[in-house]
Amino acid sequence: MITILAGGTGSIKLVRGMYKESENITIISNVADNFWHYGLYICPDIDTIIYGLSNNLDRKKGWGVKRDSFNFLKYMNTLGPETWFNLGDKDLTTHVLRTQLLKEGKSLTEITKFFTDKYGLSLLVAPASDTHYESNMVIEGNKRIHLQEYWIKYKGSMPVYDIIYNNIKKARVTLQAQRTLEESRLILFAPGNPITSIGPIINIPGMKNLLKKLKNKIVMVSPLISNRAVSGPCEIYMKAKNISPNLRGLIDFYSEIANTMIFDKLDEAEIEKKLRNDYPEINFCYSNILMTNLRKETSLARYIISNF
Ligand code: GDP
Ligand code: FO1
Repeated sequence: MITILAGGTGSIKLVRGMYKESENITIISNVADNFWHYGLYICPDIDTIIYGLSNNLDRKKGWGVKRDSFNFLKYMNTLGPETWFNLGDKDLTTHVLRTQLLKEGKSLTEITKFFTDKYGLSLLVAPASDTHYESNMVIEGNKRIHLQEYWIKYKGSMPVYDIIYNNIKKARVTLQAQRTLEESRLILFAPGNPITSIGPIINIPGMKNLLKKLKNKIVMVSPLISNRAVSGPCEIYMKAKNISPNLRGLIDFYSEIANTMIFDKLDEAEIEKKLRNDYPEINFCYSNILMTNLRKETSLARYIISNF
């Protein structure tokens, strides 16, 4: 079995390739970008994985349902509430149903299984935790705001002084996720935001120690190419956590827990010349890691499956 730690828009590309190429994969999904909105519980990364694997994702945006309409939001707007989070009409069914199931006492793990079954998926998508915790940005005046609010409502326009995982102390890795990690032959960190997608998973109490023990089978795929994020706010968030927003910072961040790191072929010269000697214990590998179409996603997945 192969287990993949995943976030949303970047991770889904590799997850989709791996799902095509391998019979037996499990996803451990980030949950720290989950939030309550209009009384509904929204789980963007879980939904991106489910929509992505069932061919329902709006691939251009990287989130939401393809060819969705936004009538609900338009009417909501006429009544006054803020409408900065673009909830599509089809997407809304997921949030309404999920919230109803939560209120009936089901766990997020059970609810996610309900949705993967409904969407006809033959893999386990395990939320990293059933306890709600969330990535919060610390902005001016020591004020904390949710990641979605920072990035979508305020368009990442204000300085961020820190990023914290609010309530993470109460979170526990689910038994299901722990077993999966132990039993897998390979643990893959999809190219996700290290601070807001993979970071919240590996910082759940007890998780780092578990991953350190499993280090030999952990492979990280870089979200940075040529020292830049392929998309999104990765560099801003790395800086906010005092991590150099470049290849060295990324390697440092994962060096305790990942034995193998896959970078783009474009970065081979720089890593071999300037970085390899500082990290003798890490197995650096190079491939084409920019996934701009389905062919590139499967080709990277094939490279991983045949080499690790
Ligand atoms: P988010 O939850 O929407 O932030 O999505 P993720 O955390 O899953 O992914 C965002 C990260 O994936 C960003 O840091 C991007 O730089 C990276 N990314 C996006 N597309 C690609 C790609 O095609 N290849 C690689 N290697 N990284 C990518
Ligand atoms: N991202 C945006 O940039 N703008 C949106 O309006 C937006 C709506 C949205 C709705 C449902 C969903 O599942 C995801 C959505 N996202 C949107 C993406 C999401 O906010 C982020 O990519 C992740 O949460 C970061 O991990």
